[in-house]
Amino acid sequence: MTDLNLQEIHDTLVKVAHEAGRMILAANPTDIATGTKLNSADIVTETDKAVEALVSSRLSSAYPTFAFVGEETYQPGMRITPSPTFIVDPIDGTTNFVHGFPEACISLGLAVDRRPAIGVIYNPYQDLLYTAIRGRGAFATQGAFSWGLDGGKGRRRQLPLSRNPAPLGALDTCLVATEWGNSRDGDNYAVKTEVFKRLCASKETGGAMVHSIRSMGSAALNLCAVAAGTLDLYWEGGCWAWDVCAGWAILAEAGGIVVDGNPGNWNPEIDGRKYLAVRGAPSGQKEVVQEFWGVVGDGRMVYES
Ligand code: LIP
Repeated sequence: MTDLNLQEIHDTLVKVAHEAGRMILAANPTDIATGTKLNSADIVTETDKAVEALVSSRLSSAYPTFAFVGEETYQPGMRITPSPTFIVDPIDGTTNFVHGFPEACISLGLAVDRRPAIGVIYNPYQDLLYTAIRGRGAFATQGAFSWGLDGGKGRRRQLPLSRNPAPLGALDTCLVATEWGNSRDGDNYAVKTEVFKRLCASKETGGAMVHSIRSMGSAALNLCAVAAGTLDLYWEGGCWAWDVCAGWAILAEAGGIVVDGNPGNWNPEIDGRKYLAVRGAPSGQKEVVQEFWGVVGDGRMVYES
């Protein structure tokens, strides 16, 4: 890690994100070929594939010795090793992209020793760039490329957005993100829908009575919102390392944490596929994590990585 020039890699990722963002904006979802993978809710478009090809080619020529794991070229059995690995989702929020719902992004992460080290996430619809380098803070730049190349002129703010983040209270004070995912049956779906119900239900009926639940449709953007402090928590099972690597790097630099989506494990693996992300707070996150795990209870989610 010490011999890697993380700043230079970050700068390269920002340039690639900008180029990819222009490609996403240029695509008209109603005209492009759209297909499905596991089922009708697991959507892939020719733009996802074309963006990944562009990113892969740019990164492999700049860093030929680094490994690359991308959503569209992933093959079952591929493993993330301790070597420097770019972990890429060309369009996170593909369903939003297809519907023209402006919450989609390119998510570019670098993992070293299987831990997120750099995150660059760019929502081209809002020209909003999130970045972090391990140990150097997390930032959101609004108008990143509109007014000048490479983020030079946008409004850059450190994350979390509040200089004095409020302490994290109990779940009944929290705004929580979850996602439905694309598997809509089986044991994992039963666990998720039960947890959704318990999170929202009133205290009188044994629920946690959270303020409300949001589903942005993009794991990466959910993590950025937790890093910004505009969401308190994000819980999901079933997403992949490319959905979370970059966002995890950004959240960690904003003082937040990612623990296992199932109760008990405070140090989940990057490819563990079940995550609970919690914003930074002066009081720490321990109590709210324990409370959330209590809501999950015995209903464990099980995913193959
Ligand atoms: C999506 C995730 C989302 C999850 C979906 C899907 P995609 O990624 O970001 O949070 O619920 O199942 O994995 O497919 O838009 O890249």
